[in-house]
Amino acid sequence: DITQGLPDPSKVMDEIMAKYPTKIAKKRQKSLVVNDPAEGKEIQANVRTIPGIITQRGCTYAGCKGVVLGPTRDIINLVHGPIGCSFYAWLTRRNQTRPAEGEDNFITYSFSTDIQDSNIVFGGEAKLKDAVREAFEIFKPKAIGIFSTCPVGLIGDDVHSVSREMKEELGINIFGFSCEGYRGVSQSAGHHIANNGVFKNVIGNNNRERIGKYQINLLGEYNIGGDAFELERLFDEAGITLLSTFSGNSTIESMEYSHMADLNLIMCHRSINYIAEMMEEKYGIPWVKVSFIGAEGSAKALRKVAEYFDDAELSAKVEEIIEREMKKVETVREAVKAKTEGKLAMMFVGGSRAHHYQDLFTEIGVTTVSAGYEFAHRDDYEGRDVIPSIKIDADTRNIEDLTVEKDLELYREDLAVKKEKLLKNGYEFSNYDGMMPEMKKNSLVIDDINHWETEKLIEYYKPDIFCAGIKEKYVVQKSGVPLKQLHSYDYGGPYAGFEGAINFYLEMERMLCTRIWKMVTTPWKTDPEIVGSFAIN
Ligand code: CFM
Ligand code: HCA
Repeated sequence: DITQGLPDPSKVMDEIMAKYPTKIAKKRQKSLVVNDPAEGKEIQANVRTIPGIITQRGCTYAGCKGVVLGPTRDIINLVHGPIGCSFYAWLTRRNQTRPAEGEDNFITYSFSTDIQDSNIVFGGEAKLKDAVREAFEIFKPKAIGIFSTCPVGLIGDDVHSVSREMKEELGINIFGFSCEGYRGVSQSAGHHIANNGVFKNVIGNNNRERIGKYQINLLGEYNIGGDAFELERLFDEAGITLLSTFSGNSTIESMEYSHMADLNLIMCHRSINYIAEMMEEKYGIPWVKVSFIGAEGSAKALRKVAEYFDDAELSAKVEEIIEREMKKVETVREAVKAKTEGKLAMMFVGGSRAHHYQDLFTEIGVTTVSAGYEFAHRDDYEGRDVIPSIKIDADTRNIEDLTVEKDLELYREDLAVKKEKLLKNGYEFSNYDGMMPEMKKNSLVIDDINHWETEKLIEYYKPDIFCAGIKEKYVVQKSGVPLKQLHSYDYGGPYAGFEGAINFYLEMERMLCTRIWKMVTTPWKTDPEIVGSFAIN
């Protein structure tokens, strides 16, 4: 219970609601919950943001192009739309990549058809075809992905037929995504569209000879600030072959043979659970939910993999790594915890980090008093056992159309037998508890938080740190509270794995133990007419 010495969360909620018109308050209050892990409360999530409210959310195009496909370095991601959609997604996510000498890397480029008014009136398909030909001519890529933006959907350009035609003409893999920004209520719909497209057009296109005894994929790790590099280091040392990461530091080729894996690990369940489910259904590959955010979680995740493969040598190696890494972690952790213990944090991000990062804070004695996602679904909040996982649309997955090769079929049977045996021994595959069961009683859980609610939380709780994104950063800091970006990590990272935990502890020591933020005078306290003049103009 975290009410001691803190404001009554129901009072905070009441004050927030008091400002809304009755109809809005009625809708909105279902998205704010005073947590009680024993009772297992329900929360409203994945619903449309009320018009007029300033949300943190992004769009379907952002979830598809930016999030899922963006980090793969050798697919040309061509945006069919006005230049702004490309420009605002150009390298801002800090997904890193390490091409080998001479390998393609298109991440630094921004590809767009730059549609104009005349294309809106007369159609943009001809321009799109020219752009595909031009990109092919200049870069000779292995694959091109085409992404629809809002205006393209409104005028009815068909990116799928253009893709088919261009694939035929140029002889490379070309596929389209109907990921118009308005298609869903948030980025989440974009993840789903991207998952379906990658599964249908990429996964299974190539085979590769087995390398090493154990082959895995890492799903939902996008190499923000170099996170995936840190995890690659650990798998490498343990002797586990990482076939593909979806999609941090990845290539299209690695995704094509990813169906040869023995196991899928899922980091961000929200953005990639569809691929995991489809790979299990078609190729029989089981998946396990893990989190490499936090040193404890990292150790647990490594043990989980070793346990799955049931090999004493692998387990011994994993234990050796954990012991060595934990020694380094503990020294820094204890020094930092002595200074950070008892501080309060809040975090409002995406669809998985608002949960995962609480572990890192707990490790240094910082309590999360309020947290929420931008676009998660109820299972991310309440746990998979409470809410069944989302159903995959049968029309887009095309499982029946794809013939599984004979040897792979045998291989799949093996995995099914293995899974059954492990289940009998109590191995947890979908050990996904959700955020709320793991948060303290009386913490405030808020879905799709908005600006007004953010201001009120800061006023009441006076947190020592607020974690969110670039749109929130400066207004929160002007209130005298430091803001750590949990999306881009500001200029820092990696924060995953053991080295990542050390980086994060040190960053928190730096941010939590300075008195500078208490010296900030909120500009609108002394100069309220700034607010007034903008409202009038
Ligand atoms: Fe998954 Fe992500 Fe996240 Fe996400 Fe995102 Fe991101 Fe995020 Mo920004 S895939 S849900 S759509 S962990 S881009 S790397 S930081 S909101 S919490
Ligand atoms: C996105 C990407 C984003 C935005 C981050 C932010 C990211 O949703 O389009 O608002 O600071 O991580 O880059 O989530």
